[in-house]
Amino acid sequence: MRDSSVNFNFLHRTCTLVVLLCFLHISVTVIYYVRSLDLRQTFVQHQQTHNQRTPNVVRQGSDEPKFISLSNSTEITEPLETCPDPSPILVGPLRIEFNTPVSLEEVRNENPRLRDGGRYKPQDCIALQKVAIIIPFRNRDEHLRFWLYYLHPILQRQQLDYGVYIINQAGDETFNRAKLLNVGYAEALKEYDYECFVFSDVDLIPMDDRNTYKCFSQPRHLSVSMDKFGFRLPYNQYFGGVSSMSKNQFLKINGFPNNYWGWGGEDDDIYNRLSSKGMSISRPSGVIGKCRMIRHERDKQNDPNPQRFDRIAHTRDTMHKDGINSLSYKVVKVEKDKLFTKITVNIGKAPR
Ligand code: UDH
Ligand code: NGS
Repeated sequence: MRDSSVNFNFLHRTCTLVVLLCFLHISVTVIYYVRSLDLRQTFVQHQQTHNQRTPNVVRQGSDEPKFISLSNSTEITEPLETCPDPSPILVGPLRIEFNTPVSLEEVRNENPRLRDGGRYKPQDCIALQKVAIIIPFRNRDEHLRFWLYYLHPILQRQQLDYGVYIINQAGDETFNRAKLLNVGYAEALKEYDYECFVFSDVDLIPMDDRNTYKCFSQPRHLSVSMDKFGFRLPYNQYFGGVSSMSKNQFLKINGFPNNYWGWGGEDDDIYNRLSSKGMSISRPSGVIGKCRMIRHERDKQNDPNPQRFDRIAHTRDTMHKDGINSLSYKVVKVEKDKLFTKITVNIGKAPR
């Protein structure tokens, strides 16, 4: 009997102890939880008031410095650094094919960081260059979709501050590629302080993202190794397809000729202009400069220009009168898409 009473007392005390410990544990947990709620609320309130006061805290694509808050009253600024060159997020060789059609909607969805007009700049660093990409255009919508599909991700990996300008020739007069490129230069500069201009045919896609669409100390020829030429240059002076020039380089040669109506020769004229001003052509290696052309038939109103041979024989005499200093055109329409700025222009017609 005595034994069972001792056992009962022992059990009773143990149970009381366990209940007390549980109570203590729950109390401590509740106190910690309430305190952490308080802290979180204070933090959110601080962030909100802080953002209202300083609207330019780290924002997507902003040039402004980052603010780091040390305490309620102290802020130090950490300016964005220039992006590394070459970009560390390049992937190298790319698989390019044109069998599966792409839609603009798909390309828009895959490039959520673009701003209206086909503009982009990196968030976390200051781009090395501000680049306007100029595309001479008429009636090549399918090619444009492929170009946008492939190029936007490449240009973003290259960490450029860029904008895409489609210069669409209005009407159905003979096509004039070089004049459209001059228009692109002038129109892009009205919008932003671009320092570099990449001139690209709509049907050429680079096969390696290390072929950076930027400017160099000499004018750059980027489409050096095209599939249609068996991945080599057709001739040493070839400057067609895709090229880039700084504003300075472009102005030194008075821009491009305005009077090459129809196919051929305008790129040779540009080459003559550059070499007459003592500039040389910079190029990527044949491996990095590989690119594919979307196969197509000759366009209507772009037959070979019979005057082209005579014109390229006289570049040095004509280049100071014919170029960006004599450019005239009328903007018919400006369309801003997420993927590009399309400027439709009336550039007149070939003199009879
Ligand atoms: N372009 C247009 N629309 C036109 C003509 C030219 O958008 O009607 C632009 C486009 O960006 C094109 C660039 O101008 O990529 C150069 O024109 P092109 O592609 O006609 O020149 P390329 O030398 O081809 O590449 C010439 C025609 C080859 C026909 C071969 C037939 N087998
Ligand atoms: C040259 C043309 C260039 C042209 C290049 C490649 O003959 O304008 O062929 O043409 N020059 C003259 O006609 C004077 S391509 O094979 O890409 O059609 O860019």
